[in-house]
Amino acid sequence: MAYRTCPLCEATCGLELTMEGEAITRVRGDADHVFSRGFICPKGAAFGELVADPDRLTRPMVRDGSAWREVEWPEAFAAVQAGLAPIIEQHGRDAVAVYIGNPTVHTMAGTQFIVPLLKALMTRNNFSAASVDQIPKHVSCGYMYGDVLAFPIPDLDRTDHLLILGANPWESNGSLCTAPDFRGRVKAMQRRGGKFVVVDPRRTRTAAEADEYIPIRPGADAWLLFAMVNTLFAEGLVNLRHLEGHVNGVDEVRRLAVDFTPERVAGACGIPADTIRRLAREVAAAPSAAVYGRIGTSQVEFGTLASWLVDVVAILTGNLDRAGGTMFTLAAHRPVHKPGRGNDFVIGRWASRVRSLPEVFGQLPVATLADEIETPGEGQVRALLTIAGNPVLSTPNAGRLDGALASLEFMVSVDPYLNETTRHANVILPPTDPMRVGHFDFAFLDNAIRNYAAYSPPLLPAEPGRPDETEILTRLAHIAAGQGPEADLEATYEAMLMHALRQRAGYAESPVFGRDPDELRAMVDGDTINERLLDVSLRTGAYGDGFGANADGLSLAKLKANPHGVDLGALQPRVPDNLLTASGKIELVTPPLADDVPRLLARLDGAGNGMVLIGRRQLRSNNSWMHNVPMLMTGKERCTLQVHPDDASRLDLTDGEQARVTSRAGEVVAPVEVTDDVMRGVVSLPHGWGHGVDGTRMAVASEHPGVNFNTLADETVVDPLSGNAVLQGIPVKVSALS
Ligand SMILES: Nc1nc2c(c(=O)[nH]1)N[C@H]1C(S)=C(S)[C@@H](COP(=O)(O)OP(=O)(O)OC[C@H]3O[C@@H](n4cnc5c(=O)[nH]c(N)nc54)[C@H](O)[C@@H]3O)O[C@H]1N2
Ligand SMILES: Nc1nc2c(c(=O)[nH]1)N[C@H]1C(S)=C(S)[C@@H](COP(=O)(O)OP(=O)(O)OC[C@H]3O[C@@H](n4cnc5c(=O)[nH]c(N)nc54)[C@H](O)[C@@H]3O)O[C@H]1N2
Ligand code: SF4
Ligand SMILES: [Mo]
Repeated sequence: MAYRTCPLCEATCGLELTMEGEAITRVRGDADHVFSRGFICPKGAAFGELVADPDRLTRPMVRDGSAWREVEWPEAFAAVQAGLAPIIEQHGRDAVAVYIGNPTVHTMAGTQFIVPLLKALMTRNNFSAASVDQIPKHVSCGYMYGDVLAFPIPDLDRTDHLLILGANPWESNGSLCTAPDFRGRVKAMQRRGGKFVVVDPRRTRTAAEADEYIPIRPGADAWLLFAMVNTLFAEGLVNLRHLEGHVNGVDEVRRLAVDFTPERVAGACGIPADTIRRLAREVAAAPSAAVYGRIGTSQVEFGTLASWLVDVVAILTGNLDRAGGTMFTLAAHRPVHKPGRGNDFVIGRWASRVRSLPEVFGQLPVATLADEIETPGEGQVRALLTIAGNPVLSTPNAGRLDGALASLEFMVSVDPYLNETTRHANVILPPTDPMRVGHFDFAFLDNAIRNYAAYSPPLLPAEPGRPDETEILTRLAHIAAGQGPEADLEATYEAMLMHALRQRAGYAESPVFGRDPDELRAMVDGDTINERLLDVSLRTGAYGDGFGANADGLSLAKLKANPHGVDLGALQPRVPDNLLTASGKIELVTPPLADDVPRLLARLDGAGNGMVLIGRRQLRSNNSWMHNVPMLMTGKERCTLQVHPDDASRLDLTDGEQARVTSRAGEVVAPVEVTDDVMRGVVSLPHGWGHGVDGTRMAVASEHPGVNFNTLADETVVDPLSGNAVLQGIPVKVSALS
């Protein structure tokens, strides 16, 4: 039996693998796992099939016209050098753009080696899946807590009241809330007598099991939440409790909320004013309450305001940083005190060339990538590097981006599949499969509902001559830095390790402050650079052994000795120690947030009732890339357009027949599924489909193509505070295909 953390979603479940030689013959949940306790979902169960997928690329590929040729690794890296170097030389660094996709946060290579690669690339044209996902929450947390990674996490196991806006954890298994068996934990809360409320335009599987389900017009959450804030002030329900003295700006928020009375927003939200008041009263009255918003509050035009207001409600009711409320995880790889206190967060240190959209922590919105490729002039993007991304299916106005990628002078993709995006590459560099690399969830342990840590060492040996993703990214960094594809890897790895040790020894709160980095280096453990860097993080981290200072503390060796994970206890209050704002307090509102409020108010008057499109995550999909796994593709076709029965009869749409959906950006034709799960005036289509294009190599996915949701998403509309794309509530026309 072999054990490892499932790398496929944010829940970080422990898997128990039965192996025959190098083959995985059975996957079960690890019953002894300290966090997931045997929980597993269908994707985890399909892990063996995914690893063994015959369409997974094992050797690098170079494209000549429309023909692909497998090459040896040195030739592939030489081709990258030959393609990129002249473009950088002639047109400068901004001529090379990079797009970083979602799976990079699920690998050690991605979480440890993307930053050095970006430093080597030094391009302003840095794009990622964050700007079609959670960047509004980073921005609101940056303003409020001074730390873009300080996400408040619902304390699911202890809460008495859970209010979910725009998340569907029954299918997504939770996001920015690492909680294996999310559903089981919420069910346990309901059994304890707690209340569970879901606000969503669609009666999802999550909503169907809530104590109360409240349908909302897509895009309206900022209005709803502001009206809840208005109610808290109007009814004297504001009670900061333990946060008293740690919060600036309460009076300003009171002033900003004055206009957003429940009556004023009710029509736009589709929620009666009395219900809005009751929602606010219930959060205020509950012994503890966790308010949680995810994709539905993020991929919208007021994504940053909605993400901010989720936390405003929590703070005004004294439910932030309190057991049963929303709390700040302290992960094992994080130091107790972060260096950097006193840096107020800013965006817009530079702007995108064509649309002048502001930079947000070094990134530009992917909604403007096609503009940067298509628009001639100084700084035009001529080459693209994609790493673990499929922007042709996952970013707005996919049709336009698809054309733009085809026009590039040069493109490189680090990806195991020849798919809708990578078919445009000149060189594809496939990483090894997950069984041959170690796994530690730097990203998701930071958002877990308990403090906990687990490490999975590689279960299979590296294949000779085949670089892992860490090596691929490092060689790309060497090429970008002008050192060439054959530069010494070990020297770079060693320099990174020494840099990490010097950094950890260099600030006063660190457990190894003042120690000699060379002395520490001699004590570092690990078989790979990934393990060595992890060992440094763990040992100098919040629970670490401090390189001898605390003998019982965590280290790589300790995690290796505990394959079912190490529980580090329930979340603890952390305010004010974790705040990095210049004031040392929570900034309940900052000028950029306040300045966007008039726009929110003005939009109330124009809020219409026209047909709008929302997305739909599905348990057996993972964004765009697991439709090639046979186990996950059985049963009815899933890429359907859900339509309310009243809309269907008004528009002459019949269940099972095709409908044409058009938006400003494009058009798709999809089969209709009539269901009263969606609200009137709302249609729903899942994203990640649209596999029916030429030139890919995904046999199973090609048999279940579906249509590309993002053909319809409008790249010209973004949340101005974060640059996030608007992928929910897209105005569409729907008609029968006759
Ligand atoms: N099975 C599966 N799991 C996944 C993924 C997957 O593709 N498949 N993707 C992973 C990723 S990358 C992420 S980011 C997470 C996302 O995790 P979640 O956010 O939990 O996932 P979604 O299903 O997108 O949930 C968004 C919900 O918002 C609703 N919604 C749409 N518009 C609005 C609105 O304006 N207001 C409100 N209140 N609700 C709205 C939608 O109907 C939907 O139910 O899931 C992760 N897990
Ligand atoms: N309409 C609409 N669009 C959406 C969303 C939505 O809700 N609605 N959700 C958005 C969200 S939340 C996200 S996160 C994005 C995701 O957007 P992307 O990250 O662009 O897309 P994915 O479908 O996750 O594609 C992942 C890619 O990584 C590759 N891959 C898998 N494992 C590895 C690995 O270990 N290493 C490398 N190098 N590559 C690997 C896969 O083959 C695939 O090409 O989509 C966004 N797009
Ligand atoms: S819930 Fe996520 S982490 Fe758990 S088994 Fe499923 S895909 Fe893997
Ligand atoms: Mo995501």
